[in-house]
Amino acid sequence: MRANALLSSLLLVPCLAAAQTTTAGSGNATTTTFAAQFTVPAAADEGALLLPNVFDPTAINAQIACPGYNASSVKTSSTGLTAHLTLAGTACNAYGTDIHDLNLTVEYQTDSRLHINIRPSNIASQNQSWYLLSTDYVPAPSQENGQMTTSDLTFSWSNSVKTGFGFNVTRNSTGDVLFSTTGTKLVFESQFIELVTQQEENYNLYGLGEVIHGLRLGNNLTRTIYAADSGDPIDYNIYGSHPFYLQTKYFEVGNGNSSTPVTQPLDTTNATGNYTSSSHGIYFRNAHGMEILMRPTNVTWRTLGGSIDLYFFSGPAQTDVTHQYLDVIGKPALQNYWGFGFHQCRWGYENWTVTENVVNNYAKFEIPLETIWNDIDYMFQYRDFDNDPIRFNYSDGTAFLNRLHSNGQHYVPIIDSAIYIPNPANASDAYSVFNSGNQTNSFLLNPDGSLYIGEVWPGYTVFPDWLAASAQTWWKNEMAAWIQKLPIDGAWIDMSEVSSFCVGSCGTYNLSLNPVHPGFLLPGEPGDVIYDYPEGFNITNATEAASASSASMAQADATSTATNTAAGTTSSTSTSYLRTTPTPGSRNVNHPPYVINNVQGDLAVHAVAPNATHHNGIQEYDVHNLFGHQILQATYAALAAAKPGLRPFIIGRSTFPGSGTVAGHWGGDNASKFYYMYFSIPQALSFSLFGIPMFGVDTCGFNSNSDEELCNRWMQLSAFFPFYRNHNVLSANSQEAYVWSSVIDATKTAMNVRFQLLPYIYTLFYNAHTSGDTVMRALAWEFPNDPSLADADRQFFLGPSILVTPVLTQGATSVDGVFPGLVEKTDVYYDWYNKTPVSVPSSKNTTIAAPLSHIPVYIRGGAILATQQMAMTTRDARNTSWSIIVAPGVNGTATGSLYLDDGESVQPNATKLVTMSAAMGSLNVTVSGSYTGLDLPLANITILGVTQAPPSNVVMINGDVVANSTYNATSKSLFIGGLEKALGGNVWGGNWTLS
Ligand code: MIG
Repeated sequence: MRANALLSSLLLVPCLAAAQTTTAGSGNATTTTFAAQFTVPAAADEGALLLPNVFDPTAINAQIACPGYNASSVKTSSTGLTAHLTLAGTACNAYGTDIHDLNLTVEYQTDSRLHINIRPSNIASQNQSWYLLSTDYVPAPSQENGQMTTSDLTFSWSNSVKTGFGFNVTRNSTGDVLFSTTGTKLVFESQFIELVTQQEENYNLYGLGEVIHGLRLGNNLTRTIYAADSGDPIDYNIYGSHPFYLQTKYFEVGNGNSSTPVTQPLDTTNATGNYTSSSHGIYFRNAHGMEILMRPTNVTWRTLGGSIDLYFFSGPAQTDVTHQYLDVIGKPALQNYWGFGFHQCRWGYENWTVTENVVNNYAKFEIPLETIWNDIDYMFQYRDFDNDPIRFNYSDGTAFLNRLHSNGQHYVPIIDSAIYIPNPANASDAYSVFNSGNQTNSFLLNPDGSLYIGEVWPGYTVFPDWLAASAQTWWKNEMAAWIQKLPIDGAWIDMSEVSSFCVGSCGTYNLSLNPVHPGFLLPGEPGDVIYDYPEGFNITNATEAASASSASMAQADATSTATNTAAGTTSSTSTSYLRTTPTPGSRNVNHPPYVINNVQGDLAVHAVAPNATHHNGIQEYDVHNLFGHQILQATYAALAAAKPGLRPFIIGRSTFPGSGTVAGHWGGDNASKFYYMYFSIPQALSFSLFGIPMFGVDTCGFNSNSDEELCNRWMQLSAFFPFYRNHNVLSANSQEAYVWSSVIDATKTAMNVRFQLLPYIYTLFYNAHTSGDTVMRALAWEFPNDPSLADADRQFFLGPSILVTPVLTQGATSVDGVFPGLVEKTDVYYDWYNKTPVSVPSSKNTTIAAPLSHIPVYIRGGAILATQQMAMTTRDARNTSWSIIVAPGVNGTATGSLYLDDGESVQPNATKLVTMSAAMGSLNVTVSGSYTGLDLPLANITILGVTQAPPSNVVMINGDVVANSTYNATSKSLFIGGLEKALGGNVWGGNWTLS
């Protein structure tokens, strides 16, 4: 409720917080203490009390209040049209000042991409601070070879008497209207733009992230897009901003009216399989706070500024839409091969010894570990590029990292987005990283030109101004200098929304209190103990659950007393929401008249405030959603400079369209719950659509304690996600894979599959990088003619050929799933473990046995997989011999491909592409390219789905007898072993044919 948090923080008496104390349990235990700390009052992070527009029954309905626009001066060319839009009546000034004159530009950029832009005609005279998203920050492709006459999309418009200008986008080939604002009004104001589009009943939309929600978004959801540091609440805005959706429409074949989609959900008993689908995509290129209201008959887009900048992608398949979208925002970076190894992380590895012990434990239990991570524990008082001199000193660290590297292992530390600003009254508090950034004007400012000073872990902090070129250079230099001291292998970027723990420039005038403690307890600080466990913990761990629950009741008693007291002091104040009204000629950036349903409420809560100002004058309000993207770009440039020629490995929290070109993403602060394990699948599939395939979540769960059953299931599930990392919050119970014996076995079982599939996964990434293909895929995308799969998100495909059907519920020993195309007899599947063809079930949904430690994995027929073997690291796995699995489809044929390179160079000096095809008892391998690093022996070939023993067991390669085959009548597979000496011991040395 208070606009000025600073005031109250000044009034409060500094109190003694728990000094930052660390006691390490091991050999080089040290204790760090420093002066008594000022704790920032919790109230410093409270903003105005706001009622989100979507919950406000008294809110102005702009569709009723506003006049709309009329189009005139329409000029049509072969590649598009331009027009003038004029306000069709009296300004409504609903949530900003109406812009009287607008320019409409329509471009048929390619035959599958249509661009529509609506912006103020004369920006200078409309509003001084009008901001159009610059192509310096976010690419905006222009006209290519598209033509109105050949495009698959048609733009049409009309001026109606009642609602004025409206437009339709139609798919030419079918006449299907994909987007229609006809019959609704365009609203275009200084701080509010609204576009209402009609939708058919039960439409299928996907994307519009970042959100924790099922894959299919449904028709009763408000998607707020505003980057927020918020630990994975369901249906709210969280870290990333992805104003893109995929829409899929299903049509019944031969029903006479193929442009009328069938509605969802289908009555699956009548799903005969005679359907077809078409998909299209829409990207709203805008970095402002935004809302997309999905309602039964329409979808409304609202944004707090900028322009209407819409890209339509005609598909017509999901793969086409994704290719077309990634042509605009950029295709994913090719990841390091080692990035696909297993990563262990946690908040709370408190010194090098503790960290190295984790590495040693993985070795002791013979569980592969590729990379060990450190959280903010390693920093000296939470300062970037500054290790704690005792607990994480550089010389011990360098020695440790050298040991890791010689084992083929890697090290990735966290890097936070905020920069500590030292206490000017204390010379020993100096921090050179701040000084160099300050001297180069690299930090965000207040409107008056002073430094914007917020607060994060280290205390009061400043924030890089990524719009300033100097900030990029400063970041690059600081990172390079730090890497000189510690040879890290990648970067984990956190807090990049960008998070700040107080409202506004709360550190201004308060720097003499630095370093201050946040206004809340860190997990595990005295008074904060984690008693929460996964669902069903009381069943699987009755004794432990009983003691945890009595402890947590004691804690609840203590807190409820405190809460009651607090409530007593506030109960006399009645709720009064802050409502602002538009002021002509100026914007209220901190409290816009239109209130989005931000998870944090006030836009300035737990984030740098919208009025923070960049050196080029741009306000944070206009570019807030870009911070997380730009720190990833800056980090990419920094790592590329510090480690020339090597692919930067970066995992970031806040993302924007295009972030996949430089980084991967983890799902943020989930919790150790089965339902969060489920949500990891739709979140991953959404990031497939967003062009960020390097995705994974905190395996075994971040917040709260995990347990054996959940961790068992989750270590197995994440083994099939591209980014595979176990991560845990400070002070929760340990959850490394070796903590529980069944988890050790389950992890090894799943890792064994993952390691065999690494060459396949790597090839998928090559295809993502070169063509924009997805890696994790929804069932609906692989089977676009099956409407019953429209919302399937409890199973997924890894590439086209691996189907994963995990257990996602507590206590289950089986899982229900579908084998798409199996009943319909268009597809066949083979069990990964016993290589046996899956028998055709009587109904589509089947129940699959899945006892603890077993994750059902299937090979979809039609594939040839080249595999290697599990080792303790990917480096060692790359030295194992090859195997080939041939999994024929219904027609008896199979194909596969393999991309090989050194796994780490941005521009490898040699690569190799292998294509494989099998039919009628022969296997053809074609090799091109000169990379030789994986030229190793072929160990064996397994051919699946062989219904009867072949007449002869003699196996020939290029006409020479090389081995005998063994037929397994139970699994219906043919095994050809002992091939190590064949092909001169080099399977990829040249073309060959096996018969
Ligand atoms: O506010 O660095 O999402 O992975 O462990 C918490 C501590 C800050 C949030 C990240 C989480 C990380 C934690 N960070």
